[in-house]
Amino acid sequence: MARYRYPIPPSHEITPRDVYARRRRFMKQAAAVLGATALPGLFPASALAWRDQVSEAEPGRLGTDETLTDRETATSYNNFFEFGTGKEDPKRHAQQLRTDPWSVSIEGEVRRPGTYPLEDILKPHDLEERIYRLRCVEAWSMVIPWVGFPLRDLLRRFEPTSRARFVAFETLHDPEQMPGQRRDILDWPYREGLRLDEAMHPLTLLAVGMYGEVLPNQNGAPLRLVVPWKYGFKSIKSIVSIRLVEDRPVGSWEASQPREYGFYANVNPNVRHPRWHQATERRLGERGRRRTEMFNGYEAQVASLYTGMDLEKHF
Ligand SMILES: Nc1nc2c(c(=O)[nH]1)N[C@H]1C(S)=C(S)[C@@H](COP(=O)(O)O)O[C@H]1N2
Ligand SMILES: [Mo]
Repeated sequence: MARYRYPIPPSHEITPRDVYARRRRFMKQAAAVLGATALPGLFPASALAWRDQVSEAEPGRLGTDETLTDRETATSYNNFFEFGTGKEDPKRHAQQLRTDPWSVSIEGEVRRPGTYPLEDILKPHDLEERIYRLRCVEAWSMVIPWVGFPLRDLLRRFEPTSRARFVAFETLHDPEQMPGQRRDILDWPYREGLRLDEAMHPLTLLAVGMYGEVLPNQNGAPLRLVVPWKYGFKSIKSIVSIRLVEDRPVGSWEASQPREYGFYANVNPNVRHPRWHQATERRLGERGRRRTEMFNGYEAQVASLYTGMDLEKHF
């Protein structure tokens, strides 16, 4: 647990991880030669189970060097309405969620649709660690070392057709395991969507871990989205379905309150939520408030996705 090392060590100290990564790549290639898989190319055999890879994830190239939110806070103050509406509810109630076995279906406008065990989906991906800000719509933010891989790497493997323009995601729907789904809080299952170019942006991550460990259930185990320039509700947890579609999907929050939650949900201090302003935020663990940055501080990387769009209208 406490073996995790922060801040990110200087490069001379990460040599063992480099050596490890090279060895892992070699083993993967060797395994690919030895064992032919049922779907050649789609799931090349890997040498290590993904759960064991999480603690060895290589530091990613993208991110921030800001002070991390402490792990205890990031795993105790959550939004996960399937387990209740209070911030402490997910930690208490999500432990009953069974995350293994887990399957994900990849459907719609792709050339290789199907439902696959999570371990097969993860096999070809080298996990990276990236330190990202996540800012929730209720105006708190945190800085988390996520472990995952770019969503676009996965989408490319399943070969979107030329008709694909958006990606729609769904969380597991299982009221037996998710007590919040027995109540009328949202239109279940939780749904979210991205435009295809947003989904293909290198900052958009599929996360399977944080702080060098497999994701705790309350943070969206075993597979969640992290879209760091958008409000937290876009970062859908416990994903079971990824569907490439032609028409713009409507997320659960947008469906319930279209005036309050737009499709884009880009962090924007200049556009207020009908019930509160969004110009400042509380960084968990800090006193006082800070000014919220445009696109959550990722303006240089993502502003070009929205050139020419009226961001007050497309909020
Ligand atoms: N399935 C599902 N995903 C979800 C939510 C949820 O209620 N259900 N809440 C969202 C909201 S509003 C936020 S702010 C983030 C919170 O992520 P965290 O608890 O890991 O900080 O998860 C998002 N993903
Ligand atoms: Mo949120």
